[in-house]
Amino acid sequence: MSSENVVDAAPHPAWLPDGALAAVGRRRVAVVLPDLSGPARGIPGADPDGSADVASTLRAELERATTAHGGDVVAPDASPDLLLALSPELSGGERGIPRARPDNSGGGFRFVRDGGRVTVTAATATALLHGWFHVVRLGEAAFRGPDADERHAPAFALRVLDHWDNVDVHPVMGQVERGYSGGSIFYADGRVRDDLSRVTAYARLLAATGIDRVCINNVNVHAREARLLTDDLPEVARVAAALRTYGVRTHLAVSFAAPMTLGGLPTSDPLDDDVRAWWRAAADRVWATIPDFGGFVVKADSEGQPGPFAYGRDHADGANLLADAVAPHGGVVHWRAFVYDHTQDWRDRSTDRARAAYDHFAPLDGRFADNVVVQVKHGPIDFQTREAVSPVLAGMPATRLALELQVTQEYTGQQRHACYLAPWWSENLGFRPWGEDGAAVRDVVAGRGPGAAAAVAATGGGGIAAVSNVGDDRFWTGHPLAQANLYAFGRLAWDPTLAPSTILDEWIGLTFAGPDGAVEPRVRDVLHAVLDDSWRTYESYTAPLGVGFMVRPGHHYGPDVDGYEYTPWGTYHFADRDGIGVDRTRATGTGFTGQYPAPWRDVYEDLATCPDELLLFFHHVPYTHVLRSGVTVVQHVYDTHFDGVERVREAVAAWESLADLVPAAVPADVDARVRERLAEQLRSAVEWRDQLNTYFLRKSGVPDAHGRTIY
Ligand code: GCV
Repeated sequence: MSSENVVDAAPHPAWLPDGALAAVGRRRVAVVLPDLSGPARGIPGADPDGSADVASTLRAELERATTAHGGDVVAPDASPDLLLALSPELSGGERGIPRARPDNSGGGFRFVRDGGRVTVTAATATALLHGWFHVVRLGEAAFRGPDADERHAPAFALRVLDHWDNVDVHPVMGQVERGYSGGSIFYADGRVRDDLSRVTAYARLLAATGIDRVCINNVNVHAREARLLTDDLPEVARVAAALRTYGVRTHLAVSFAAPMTLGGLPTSDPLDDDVRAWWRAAADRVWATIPDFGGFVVKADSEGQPGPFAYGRDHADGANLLADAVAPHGGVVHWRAFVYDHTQDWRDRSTDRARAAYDHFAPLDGRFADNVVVQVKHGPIDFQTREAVSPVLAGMPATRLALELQVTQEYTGQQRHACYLAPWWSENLGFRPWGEDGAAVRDVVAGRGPGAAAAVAATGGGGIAAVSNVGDDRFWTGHPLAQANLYAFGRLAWDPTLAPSTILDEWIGLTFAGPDGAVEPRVRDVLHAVLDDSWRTYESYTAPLGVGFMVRPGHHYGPDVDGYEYTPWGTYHFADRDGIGVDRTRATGTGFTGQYPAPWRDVYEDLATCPDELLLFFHHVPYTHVLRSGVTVVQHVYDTHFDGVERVREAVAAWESLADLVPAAVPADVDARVRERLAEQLRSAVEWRDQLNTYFLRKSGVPDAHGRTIY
């Protein structure tokens, strides 16, 4: 074993330090679990596989908590303060617990508080584990307050984290594509790690938020990674075993060209019989090795990845090929909709990258198999700090759609800037494409959009997916405060109506819990001050009024206003001496506004009604155009950039005010890393401010109304 293959034995505990278990750990707790080994393993309603593992995990969790805090694991009939009971017979809706869907291993739990005693029941071991972590999260509050009888179920049947991890270190993208947290927790030295304890620790963190699926390799499937599907299956099975301990199922990203590159066939044509047979056999082998395997994730005909276009076929043909192969096993295919022309001519203003996904996919609505989920990035461009919500989400009622978010902060500060993304995700989930009285995006991806086909409604839609921000860094996420984003994604995947500030408060309460479970109030206040509004702060010094991609090409960190302006990527702002912005109107532009239903197609079309924050996403206007806020476009750029830097300075000062609480209430290593990151954030924010302000002053010739320094 090489040194790289040895992982840090003691990663930061993130939101599960021992202190977070104080309230449950000092009580008398009990668990009722049927013996899931041997013949009982197949009990109806329990997880088809992995129940026994999760059941042992639950027992171990109880032991761990009570050992740390002086409580006791007692017999179920010894009047415990907390009783956890697996009741497979509760799988029917008759007891109020939503029936677990075929592709949903964690179907929810019932929480009853009666005279200060708590009972949690669930139909599956994984759901019971989620119930346990619910009680952990509530802490003392779980046992106090009036009697209660509550049902808790995830809003989305499918809650997935995608890893863009490579097995081999990619010469340009590194071990983890767009990863800002060190190496991969799964791979080192060109293979699956020997020690997967870090993977199990990760699964524990995910289970505590309710996430139960992980895709373990990059959607850009290179030659080495393609072999995870075949030669490396025993190794993938080891990863699956490590994740299964906490009820997390494994998915793989696969290459559409695999029948040729791995199978030696002359074609990957989705309608070819040999190709179909190859995929079926491949899927059979996967499930024979990993019975609770989740499914495949595919990026096809996108940024150079192979796909069905080479054979004159479309995305539905391609997705259904794989859907057919995984269907006998109850598997699901996540087929990504991130498809656009990445060899665009910047001189050609009629081609609009924002239009591409809808143009490709909306006409295929109704043709995807029931076990295909079309996975749609939240915006039509690419995870920008601000962009409109993708109209694909409102344009495919007969297709299971998943919302894809990016927890890894590719365009939002790369885990060097503190940028709490829950408010942004929340806006996307809560966006109502059909107007105030219509359904929201969160309803669409739960299978409850207007006109949802019966199969879409019955399966609960496509749910939610996000690109993970985790690596083998001691703090998991590079910036310790970026842990809040991973936590928030899991919580929003469970309940997309939760308020971002409430989620942050939960995260603070768990992560900064002292040994007795309490958090120093000043720490709580400062973390809110630093994070609550940090996404808007980041937006203010980087991405004015919906302009994106003013980043350095390639690595995407730091400002470069024209970095992408004359490239083939379709990410332009069209600034000239008179004005800036992309005309996406039907009247005079690319017609993108027409992809939205009413009222948004008209709200965005009209300069007078288009929201300020998206003005330059939809319109090309003079610098002197007066915003709804009352200031001109160029003055807005100056104001927000000066203001953004000041807000970062305030964040730095707020964090420094905690110095006297280190290490009592803030661990010294956390403090050191946060300080280092905040210093870089301030340096970078100043760079953004000065470059953008100077660029706009030089282009427009309009001075700052307040006479501040611009270079
Ligand atoms: C995995 C963006 C990123 C790519 C990523 C791609 C995708 O373009 O820069 O690194 O590739 O999105 O989502 O497929």
